Amino acid sequence: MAKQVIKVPDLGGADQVDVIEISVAVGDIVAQEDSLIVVEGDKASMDVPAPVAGKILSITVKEGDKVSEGDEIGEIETETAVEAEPESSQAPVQDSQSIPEPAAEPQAEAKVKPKGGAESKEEAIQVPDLGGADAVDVIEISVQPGDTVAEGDSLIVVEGDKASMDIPSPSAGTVVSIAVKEGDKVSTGDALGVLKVAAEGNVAPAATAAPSQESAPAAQTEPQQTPETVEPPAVPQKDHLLERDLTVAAQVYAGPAVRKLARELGVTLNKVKASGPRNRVTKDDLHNYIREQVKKAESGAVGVGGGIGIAKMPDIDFSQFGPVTMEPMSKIHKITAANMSRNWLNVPHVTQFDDADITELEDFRKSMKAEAEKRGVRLTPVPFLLKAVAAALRAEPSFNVSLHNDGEQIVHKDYVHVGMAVDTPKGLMVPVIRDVDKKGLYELAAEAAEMALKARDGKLKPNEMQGACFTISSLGAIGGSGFTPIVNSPEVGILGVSKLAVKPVWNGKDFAPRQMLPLALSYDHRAVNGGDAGRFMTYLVSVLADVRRLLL
Ligand code: CAO
Repeated sequence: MAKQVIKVPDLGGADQVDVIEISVAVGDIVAQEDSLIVVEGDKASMDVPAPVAGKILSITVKEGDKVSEGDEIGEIETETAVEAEPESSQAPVQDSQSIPEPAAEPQAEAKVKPKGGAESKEEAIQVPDLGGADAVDVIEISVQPGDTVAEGDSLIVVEGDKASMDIPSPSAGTVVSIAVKEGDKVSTGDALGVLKVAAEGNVAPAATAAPSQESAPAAQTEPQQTPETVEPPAVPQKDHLLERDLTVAAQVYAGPAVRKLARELGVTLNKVKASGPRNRVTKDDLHNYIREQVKKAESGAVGVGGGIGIAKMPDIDFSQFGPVTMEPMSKIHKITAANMSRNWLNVPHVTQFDDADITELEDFRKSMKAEAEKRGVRLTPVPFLLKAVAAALRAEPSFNVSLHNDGEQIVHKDYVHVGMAVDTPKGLMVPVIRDVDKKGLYELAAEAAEMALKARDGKLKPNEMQGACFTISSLGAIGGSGFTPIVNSPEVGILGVSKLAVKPVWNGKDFAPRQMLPLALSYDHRAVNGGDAGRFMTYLVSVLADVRRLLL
């Protein structure tokens, strides 16, 4: 066993690049050259690979940090004593056929071809050094003749087996011609077109002048290769940008310019429909996505959250009013708060109220309590509510739906899973009881108790909190005569149950004392209408009033 410090490799002069992804966790076993972190400069990103195979002992940077060459990013423990790798082998792996950027220095083959008078001259646009990669695909032509471009603007995007690279404009000027089209294959030195640039001033002398290099990571002279890696660049310059087209988080293909634009616009790339070769997201795709979102937001289409222009709450120093203490919110509390805001703002709520006469249900429940206890279960009103809700969802299938997130379809469900809100010391949890319509009261009582216990012990698994059609939130044991629950979207509705109260009810001849259970049904008025909700509630109340109806 030997420990080895992991350092940021040579970034080719780039300094203070951003850590945009931590790809491993402490304890992970990695192979040599596995990506450990991803760093990104202005126009390029690259993997920092494991210098050796081993176990990650520590990662000392986090996303958002800035790092430079030589900075320590963590420690790795190797199986056997490993000699420190030579500097060059710690070079960033050319992830997935990375293609180096053109060199900053004028290259021999980069030709300036002055043409015309003193006012302007024409420059050849050439494929820069591809680091040994040959015959890469032209996958995007970003400009057309007549376009005015700034130095460094992307003119063409080329792609090797798994990586892509923008070919930047060597100078500011006007595109005279583009000699290739999408689908063509090009190699280092091939002519791509002609650019007209001003003869005076700071015109870059080479057609392959590099784009802004200050923050772009660069390859070592002899970068390592993964099996998918193309030959390393044979050129001696250090200023090779490594382009990496796999975007962070998801396996999304997109060029650096597209990724940068996506970040600037705050777009998550894996939400964008890709139209490029090999499912590659192009700039046009990004623009189309933004256009679509704006259109939806402007038309008020459903399914689109956020952007409703609500003013931020003011920051208030409560200590000016009296003594206070600050308590960090639990993770569950924070998630609940975010979900509540999201649901409250996205779902147009309507809440319908009714009282269910559960006098007979209560008589029956109490008569069954002893038997239930013998079977090891507590027969509270909750299993009856679960059973009655399931029956109502089956009886009124128009209510057992969800609005699809595209805002254009209704999802009809042929299953009946019901969530049950549980008050826990760490916050509100909603375990889901599946196939409630197929289960008996004792089974439901046992499962509800088990789920509530698991929720309170923090032992619920994610899949035990998913897939509900509807939720029951019972505050009956606590108190209150009514409340308006918030729909747990994408579920269609939620039943708020308050404390049973004995009330005088007119039976046609006189007022009789009846045990009335206050119910509040909140529903998503985008998915269902008042009629659906009214029928659902009426059926529910009738079943609770006479549980024999559950047998029908
Ligand atoms: N009216 C009067 N009494 C009620 C009642 C009601 N609506 N509902 C339950 N009770 C009684 C029960 O019958 C039980 O008494 P008995 O043992 O004498 O029968 C007693 O109250 C305690 O019940 P319980 O809370 O232990 O069990 P439950 O099955 O009624 O509820 C659960 C289980 C998990 C729903 C509940 O414990 C809970 O966590 N409720 C809170 C849910 C919540 O926080 N909702 C708000 C969400 S929005 O913030």
